[in-house]
Amino acid sequence: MADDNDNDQEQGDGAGGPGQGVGVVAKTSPKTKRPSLYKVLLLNDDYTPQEFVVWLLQAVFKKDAEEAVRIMLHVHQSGIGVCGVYTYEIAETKVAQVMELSRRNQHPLQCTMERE
Ligand code: TYC
Repeated sequence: MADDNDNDQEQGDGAGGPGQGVGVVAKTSPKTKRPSLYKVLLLNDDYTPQEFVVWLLQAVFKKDAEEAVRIMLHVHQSGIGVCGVYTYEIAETKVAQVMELSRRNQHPLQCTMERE
């Protein structure tokens, strides 16, 4: 099947046109839809300690220490970076957790989400 809908239906006599093995592929309406995905993005700033960002990436995004350092350094060097990709509500919750943890620790760290 060439598309991702899992809804193609082969029609015809099973042998296609006169014995050619060719069928007509008709689309039915999809029964399931995959949810849209959202990137959670971390923004660089000059004040949030690197160790706090690494800790946060492990605590909120379940990254191991090595991956957390890699993401933090990428954001530090390029200004923005992806922490993970999630469905809408999960992405929204992660952004809220980052903003709340940053606020509680008096860091200016910013986090946002963007549809993939
Ligand atoms: N630039 C910060 C520093 O040098 C570290 C940092 C990294 C801050 C990533 C935010 O999303 C960030 N202390």
